Amino acid sequence: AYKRKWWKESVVYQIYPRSFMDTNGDGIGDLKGITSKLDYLHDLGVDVIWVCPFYKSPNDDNGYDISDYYAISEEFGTMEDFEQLLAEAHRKGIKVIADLVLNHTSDEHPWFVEARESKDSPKRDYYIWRKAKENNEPPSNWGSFFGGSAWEFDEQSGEYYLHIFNRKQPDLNWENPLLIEELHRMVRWWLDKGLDGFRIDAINHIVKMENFPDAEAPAHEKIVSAHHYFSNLPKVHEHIQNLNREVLSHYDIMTVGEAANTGPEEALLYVGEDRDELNMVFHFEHLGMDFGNEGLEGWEKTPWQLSQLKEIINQWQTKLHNKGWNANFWSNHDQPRAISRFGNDQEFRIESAKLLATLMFMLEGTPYIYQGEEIGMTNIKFDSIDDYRDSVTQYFYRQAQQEGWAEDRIMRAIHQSSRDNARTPMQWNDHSHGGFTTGTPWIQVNPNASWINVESAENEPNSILNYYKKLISVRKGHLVAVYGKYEPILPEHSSILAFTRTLGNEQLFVVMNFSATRAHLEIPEALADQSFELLLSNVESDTDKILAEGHLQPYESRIYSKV
Ligand code: TEU
Ligand code: CA
Repeated sequence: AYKRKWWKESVVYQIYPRSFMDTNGDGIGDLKGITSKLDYLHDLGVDVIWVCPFYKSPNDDNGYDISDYYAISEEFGTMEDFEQLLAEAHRKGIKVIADLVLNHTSDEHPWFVEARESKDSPKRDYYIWRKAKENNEPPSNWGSFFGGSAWEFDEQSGEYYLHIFNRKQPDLNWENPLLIEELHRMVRWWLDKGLDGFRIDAINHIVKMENFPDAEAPAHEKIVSAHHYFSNLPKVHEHIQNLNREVLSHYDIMTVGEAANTGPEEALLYVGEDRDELNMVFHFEHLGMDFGNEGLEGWEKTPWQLSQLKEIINQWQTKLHNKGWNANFWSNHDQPRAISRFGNDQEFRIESAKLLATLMFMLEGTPYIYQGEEIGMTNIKFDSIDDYRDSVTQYFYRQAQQEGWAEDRIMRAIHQSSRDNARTPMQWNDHSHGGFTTGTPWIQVNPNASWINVESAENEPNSILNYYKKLISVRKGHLVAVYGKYEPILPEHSSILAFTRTLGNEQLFVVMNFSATRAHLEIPEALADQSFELLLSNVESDTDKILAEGHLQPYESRIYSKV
């Protein structure tokens, strides 16, 4: 039994507004720029766009530090521009979801400005304040996600405030009912404007362990990774259920929570159909495959294994089936580009981009495209730290320097892991700055825009972009691609990832060669007594239309349908 929902059948496209399209030549993407590209998105087959934060912000973390939840960032336009975007999108049948940042605000938000004025300020308790330990050290040894202590000393009041991201992002205190009411009011206000839902930032971190105990660590380590002291604590669920009951459930919307450090069992607590919390969560288990170390060394990627990817997919597909819903993605604005990381961005750029897309679209769950993925955009390699804009990257650079890392080691790590890999401007055509702006872009465009761009992809029948369109129409034409039960095939194969999806009499067989060499494909026993017809392949080949023993080309993927 499966329940049909529009958000299960949708294809979502993530937009990082700063880097999408600039319409007034100031070098910064804007809301009008998004509106101007709605036809492009509609053609691609996108049903929902998720727009990263466009609220008023001092931009220490590109909009994830909000100073007014009710205002549009001046750089991005006006409230009118927003309303126009929403109306035009709806006219074209595209839904719009916004980023909702509930874990923290900017330190320039009036609440925080007021809170830090004095210990008796009525807003004081909207944030999390603690005295120093007796030896004058921060209240606990917790490290922030972005490096350094999670506590910042406030001179004026002589206390520390908590920030699990950077120090211009003080954490909100979800123990305070007045704060919760204010947040609910704000969420309702946006939904009443007609938004179709939210991607909810860092939602699994909103509750912190009571009394802020030190994480266990050797005494000489003053600051340690302490994620489990503020991830997935039981009270998070009370707050989400409350938000759902009071606000979300009154609208026909979709919600996707960001939930790092979360496995499938924990995820079911957020997305279980009987839980009344969220529709889906983004987990990061597959993005942890090339993450070998804690701390600064974590910036140096380690090789990933196909066997591990298979295991992660098996777990999530199986455990959520008929109980919850998956959100499938390869990349976002915080991650390196997917083909540079899990594919091959050189010789097999086109094939591997199509292969990664095939997997994402053929799994159970809602697929999310990150802007530029559909044309195979790659990582960027700036020579100098000065060309990077991301504050987290700059912080890493300074820390690594202090630790004595050689310059080329630091830059190699940045080339692999910087969030700016995903933030260079969208490549629209081969004009200057990839057609993104007529001015000077806030961050340089990847020089490969001269040949990797939307315009040339549109004109090339076998482009990645055109393959995305075909893939999306396969998904839309086959309910089994959305709701079918997943079963792994050839589980031990070292380079082939394969599975079936089954719904009633309908069955798909998806097979992918994740390597740069040919792979031999035997017909798996489980499929031997049926015949399968080719629906879509990502390479030009003279493959039979009927599934038969043979070879897969490097990075070849095929989708078959049972006949
Ligand atoms: O990201 C949250 C975040 O950085 C972690 O949960 C991260 O996903 C984890 O360490 C896995 O690597 C969100 C936004 O996406 C990001 O852009 C913001 O900087 C951050 O929140 C703070 O708002
Ligand atoms: Ca602009």
